[in-house]
Amino acid sequence: MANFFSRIISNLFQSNETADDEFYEKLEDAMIMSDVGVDTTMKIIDAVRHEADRQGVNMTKDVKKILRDYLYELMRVDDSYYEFAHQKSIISVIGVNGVGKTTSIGKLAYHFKHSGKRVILAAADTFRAGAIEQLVAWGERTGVDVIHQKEGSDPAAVVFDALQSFKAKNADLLIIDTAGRLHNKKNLMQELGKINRIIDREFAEGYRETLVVLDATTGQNAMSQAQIFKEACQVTGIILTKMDGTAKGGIALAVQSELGIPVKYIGVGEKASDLKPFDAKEYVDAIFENT
Ligand SMILES: Nc1nc2c(ncn2[C@@H]2O[C@H](COP(=O)(O)OP(=O)(O)OP(=O)(O)O)[C@@H](O)[C@H]2O)c(=O)[nH]1
Ligand SMILES: [Mg+2]
Repeated sequence: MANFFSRIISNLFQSNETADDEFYEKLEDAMIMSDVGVDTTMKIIDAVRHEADRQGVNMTKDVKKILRDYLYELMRVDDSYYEFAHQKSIISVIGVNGVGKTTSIGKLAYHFKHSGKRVILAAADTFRAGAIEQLVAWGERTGVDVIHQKEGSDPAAVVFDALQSFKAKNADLLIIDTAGRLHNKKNLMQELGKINRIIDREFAEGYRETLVVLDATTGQNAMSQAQIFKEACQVTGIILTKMDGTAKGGIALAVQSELGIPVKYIGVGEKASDLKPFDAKEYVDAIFENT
């Protein structure tokens, strides 16, 4: 998963030497090249150097342990992150074009259906040609109902219909697919605001989850998208897709550290089963696997 990152990390920690300025510079470069981002990299390096000083150690072997512990702590998964899976929840899935929203929804439907939940999908991306059919196909593949209207209809009206069905069928999870075209913040807030008002009105007692989908191969672009969505609505988690491809993986550290939004799932392929809950320990261990 964190291939690129782990490769340079393993070079750096190859032998046990004195951790001098040059070593820290190399560590800094390695993290920035791995999409950790400048701010997060600086924060991590400062914290690690400070802790090494405090412990009175300065060998790279010691630094490795301090760094690893710091990353475990930074990425620690809270049990409450998956509370929505145990409640009657309305899950909105948002993100820009092509990041993998619809595919991730299909995977979530598959996952929750298999764990015995009653799932309904709402095709509220009524804008892109073919978007409704794509979600309907996922519904058929996973045996989950998809509530949809025709292309061009009001997304909020689709959500309204889906909520009626959700209540009538006493379902557990409603997952809403949304359009990725919303490139300006005002537009985005309006559209999501309208959907949220419908949910408030029709099913205020529902547990709310808002997942932003980010394509891990887009590095710092993904960071700025997350930032915009965070300003526009109450984001509760991230789905990081395409972690099977050329993604450098460091973006997970950046979103967690800079935006305080937990990565809850990672996408590792295009199949229904290619979605995994984010495992912080596995993620950090993968970075250090060859050291
Ligand atoms: N390799 C890989 N491909 C993925 C993953 N997730 C999604 N994809 C692919 O990315 C492409 C876009 O996925 P969609 O689910 O259509 O993305 P979207 O965000 O719904 O796109 P729009 O509806 O156009 O905004 C598809 O070809 C998916 O198969 C993943 O985790 N790994
Ligand atoms: Mg889509």
